[in-house]
Amino acid sequence: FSTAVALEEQPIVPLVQVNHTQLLINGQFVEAASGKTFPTLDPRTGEVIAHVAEGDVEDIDRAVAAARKAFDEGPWPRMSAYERSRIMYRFADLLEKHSDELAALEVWDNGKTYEQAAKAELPMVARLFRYYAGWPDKIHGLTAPADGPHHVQILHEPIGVAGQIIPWNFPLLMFAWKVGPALACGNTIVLKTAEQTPLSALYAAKLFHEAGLPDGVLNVVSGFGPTAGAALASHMEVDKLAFTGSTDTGKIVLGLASKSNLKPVTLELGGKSPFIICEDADIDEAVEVAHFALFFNQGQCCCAGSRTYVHERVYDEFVAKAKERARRRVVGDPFKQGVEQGPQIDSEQYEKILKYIKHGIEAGANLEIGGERFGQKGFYIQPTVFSDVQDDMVIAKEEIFGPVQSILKFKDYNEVIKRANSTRYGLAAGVFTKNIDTANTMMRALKAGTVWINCFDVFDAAIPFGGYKMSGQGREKDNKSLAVFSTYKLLVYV
Ligand code: TXE
Repeated sequence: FSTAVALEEQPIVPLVQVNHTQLLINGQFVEAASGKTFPTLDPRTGEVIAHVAEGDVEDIDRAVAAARKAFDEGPWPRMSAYERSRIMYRFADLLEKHSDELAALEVWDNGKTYEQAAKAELPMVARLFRYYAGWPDKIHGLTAPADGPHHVQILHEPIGVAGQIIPWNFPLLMFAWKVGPALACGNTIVLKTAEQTPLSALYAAKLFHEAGLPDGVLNVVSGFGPTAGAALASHMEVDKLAFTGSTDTGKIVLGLASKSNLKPVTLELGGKSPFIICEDADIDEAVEVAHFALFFNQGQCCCAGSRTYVHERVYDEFVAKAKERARRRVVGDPFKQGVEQGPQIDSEQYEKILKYIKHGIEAGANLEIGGERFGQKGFYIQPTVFSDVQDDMVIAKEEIFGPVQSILKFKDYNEVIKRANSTRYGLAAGVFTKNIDTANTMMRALKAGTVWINCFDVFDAAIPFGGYKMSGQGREKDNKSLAVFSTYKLLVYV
């Protein structure tokens, strides 16, 4: 694999110490009730970074009790909106002050590149908290017209204790998407991090307390899904659940929520997003954006453009250039400057991706480049491109969640719309065209929560995000998130 950076014998030592490995409950770092810990690993080597307290049912109970008390007795929900806002702004300032350490922790625990964590993600995390810090004193109620002499007022109230379960692909961003709006509305929180990436949320939550967040308002429990996660989803004292993860686990948590106290659930799940390149597209630009759409974050994105449909007239040129771009992709130690791709998160995902690559080869897709592990240790995979992929192949149907681009050929626009929509998912879609009519037709016809035209992965605090079909329920970010963390009381009087 010619041009990628060779891995160093010794991985670069991150400039950060792991200070927080216990559960954060009621403003205190505490051991798990069982005393158990679990290792969190460096994806570059598979070696242990730290042992982290392993939360379970009893710890979730403790954390929920703290959140309940902080909600019922205050001060958070009853604090002035201005004061809540100020604490959130102070936290955003602290995030920026400590962004080097936070970015380093994120890279160490997750394997994403330092450049991405420090230059794109941390600024976005601070931006999200500032965005939500601006909301508390702008959450107005409504009045409703009613017949007769009645006055009807619709009062927005926080929903109560919010349970939040986040994944490992964007630990701090997911922390921000969930914690920001829930706190802006005046809720209290129990957050369960992913078992692969427990470190950055503990650090950030500690900073939140330094910013003045009262004890019990934000509790962070590290631990596994079927134990701590399930206990949170089925807890009778949790009033709302927000989940990001796989569609299969989404179904489980929805079931647990409905079997317990019918708490409302928002779900941000998997995807198999089409990226359609029309014959009139600027091919060089389309190649670059399609490459980014798939390979960003090691391919570990719920909205990854993982089905690249290319018009037959430009297909050969596109495939040749996509292959060349993948050949130039710089794989290596994610702490090293200039590296574009680090390791996958863990051995499970790594094995899963290699299995999908094998499936693709066996099904007759054309392996243009890559297809194997990269280096001798850690969970690195070569940037991989398949051409001649068919819709019924497993690699075109299931979420690979890795650096594997699948290119499919199409002839006509009605046909490609139909094919793009024939999936159980509906998270995102991309279209590259210079024709405004084609763009209009496609963006209306594609069944996806977000359609990007001549771009991909454009996110902002005020742009809502979420999926159609089995990619989820509800929307996050923007004021849509405020709606899901609020409830409404109707006051009718005469
Ligand atoms: O996801 P899980 P995994 C997809 C991606 C990936 C696959 C599996 O395709 O290859 O999912 O990854 C918690 N009750 N996505 O296994 O299991 C778990 O501890 C309650 C897409 O990591 O969904 C973690 O905190 N919680 C995705 C969170 O759910 C449970 C991001 C996500 O883990 C639980 C990640 C249970 N029974 C993976 N079981 C996206 N939408 O971005 C697990 N969890």
